[in-house]
Amino acid sequence: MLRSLTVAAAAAAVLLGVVSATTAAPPTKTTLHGSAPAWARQGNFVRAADPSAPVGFRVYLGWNSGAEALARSVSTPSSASYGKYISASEFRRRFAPSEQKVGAVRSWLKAQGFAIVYTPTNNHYVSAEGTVAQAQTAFGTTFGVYSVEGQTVQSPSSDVAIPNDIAPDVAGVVGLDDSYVFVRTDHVVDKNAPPDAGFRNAPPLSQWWAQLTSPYTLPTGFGSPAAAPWSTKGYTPQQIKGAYGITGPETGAGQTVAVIDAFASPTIVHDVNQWSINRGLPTMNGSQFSQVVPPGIYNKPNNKQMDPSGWYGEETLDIEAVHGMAPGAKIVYVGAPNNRRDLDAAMNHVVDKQLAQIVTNSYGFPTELVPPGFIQALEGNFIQAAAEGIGVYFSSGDNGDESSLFGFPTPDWPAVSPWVTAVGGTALGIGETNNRALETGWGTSNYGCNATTLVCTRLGWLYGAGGGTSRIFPKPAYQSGLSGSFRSIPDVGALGDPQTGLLVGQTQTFPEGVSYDEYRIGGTSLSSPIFAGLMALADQRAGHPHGFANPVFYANPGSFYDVLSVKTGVARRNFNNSVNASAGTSDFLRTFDDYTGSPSQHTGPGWDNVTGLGTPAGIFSH
Ligand SMILES: [Ca+2]
Repeated sequence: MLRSLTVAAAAAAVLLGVVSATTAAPPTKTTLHGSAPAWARQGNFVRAADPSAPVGFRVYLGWNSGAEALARSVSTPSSASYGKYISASEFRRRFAPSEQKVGAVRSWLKAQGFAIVYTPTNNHYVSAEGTVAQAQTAFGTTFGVYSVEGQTVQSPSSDVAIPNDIAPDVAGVVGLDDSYVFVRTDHVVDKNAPPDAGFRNAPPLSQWWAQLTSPYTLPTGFGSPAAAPWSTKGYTPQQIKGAYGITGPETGAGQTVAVIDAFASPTIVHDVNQWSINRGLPTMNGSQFSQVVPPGIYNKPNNKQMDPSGWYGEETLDIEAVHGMAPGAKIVYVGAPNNRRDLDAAMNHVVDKQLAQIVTNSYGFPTELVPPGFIQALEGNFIQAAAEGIGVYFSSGDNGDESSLFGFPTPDWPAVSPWVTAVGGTALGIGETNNRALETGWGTSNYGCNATTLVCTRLGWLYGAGGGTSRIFPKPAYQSGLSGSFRSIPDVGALGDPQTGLLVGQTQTFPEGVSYDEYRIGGTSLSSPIFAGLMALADQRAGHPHGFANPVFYANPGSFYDVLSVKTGVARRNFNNSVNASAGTSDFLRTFDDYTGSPSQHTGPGWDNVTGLGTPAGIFSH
């Protein structure tokens, strides 16, 4: 995980915004301003890149004019076109770049010696691969190797340039630099052990909120002097749906939710089905659950930072959360096979093939200050999604306003895109009758407790739901009721605090062997698939997809539970070795609604930058 991506100095250049094609000094080429990432600067430079090193990238083309206006009108309740979504084929016919335009890009890349890998049917990009030497010549720059907080990453050393004749059609170039290594999954298991290495929660574990009381006193300002309850074992879908007032016959039948991550867990079908059996839910057969790897992205240069198993826990969480909320819905899992470099292509595939009506994504960059070409490429995907009535949901991030990372507040991207629904996180106490005993914003400090003296000492701020205001994206019309002139996130919220998280099941590697086991997990990675799963129920009840739902959400704020400030916390016990008591245990207090490490955030009446409009209060019925 990136600890301090030092973008501040270069932020000004990025803030210029979208790729601006201006005629630069070389008369035959156009510079794509802001295309070199902020971290590719002299202070991080290690050496020149190996000319024979492989590169793989995608040259993105923009849509024909009118796509964004159509996407807006079909998503806006006050519009005469509301809900009149178009098909992927109609989108291609009206807005896809012409064969002539995409052919010109392909011809130029071939002439530069690159191998053409793939062009999707919507002609959104041309994927190609070759060597650093070829890319240096083609894009008019040198490539360097940089050290950024312990990661060794390769990038063009300055903005890339492309021929004048194709420049007006090019929206950006994605993949020439290794920025994708900074994408992070938004789940939190706690301790240091990734779930694939084996993780168990230590007892005492409450079955419901405040069932068991610890001997520790809540911190001052967080409910002191009351005793802190022990954390829960991990909620079941039945508990969560009860707390959110989800009643009725809807199961998500007839609806399809896509989950995008990188790679694919080899045990996912077994794990989801064992977990479903243990929860009393129907198992998923091959017609209900499918896994897709988009064509054309296998044959890519290997990235040494690939970390397939690190994504398995994320995939497991996402799919079990969706299935738990909407056990009748179909789930399409789309795994980008080359870690962190093809998530944009995976999104394009879902949208271009119209694989689902809802897409949930639990990853992001820890800032919006990424090369504008990245943003342009994915914005195009999101606009096509909205035009087709596909709702795209993103976790808002797990590190609050990121000021602990950057020294200034910044929302995460793509969550901050005005074309996606950003899902923030809450701490949720579910009572014995599956009632909402308490719900407040997810923001947490960590206190270490002495089991003998019962004294707890604050160790620092840990994590919390991402949120804040963009420096890049102007305020969309649907947020006209909010203050300021820029886009703010999150839009909505759902359970995210790992202290009150979901009980998931996954095949893991324990000291005694490989086996299926269950543990509690959280993060806005949980919030997004919970919300997406519940929207499958809403789509079923409505008889039509809600598509890009932010405009209808902001038009009906009373449909959500307004999350307020509740200062409290829980006690928890951790196995020191993450799996059993043989190495002892340690006790902690964890606060709720605590933004001491994320000072620009708060939870309060109305929209707030931790939980958005609020959390589900029954099935959304507008
Ligand atoms: Ca609120």
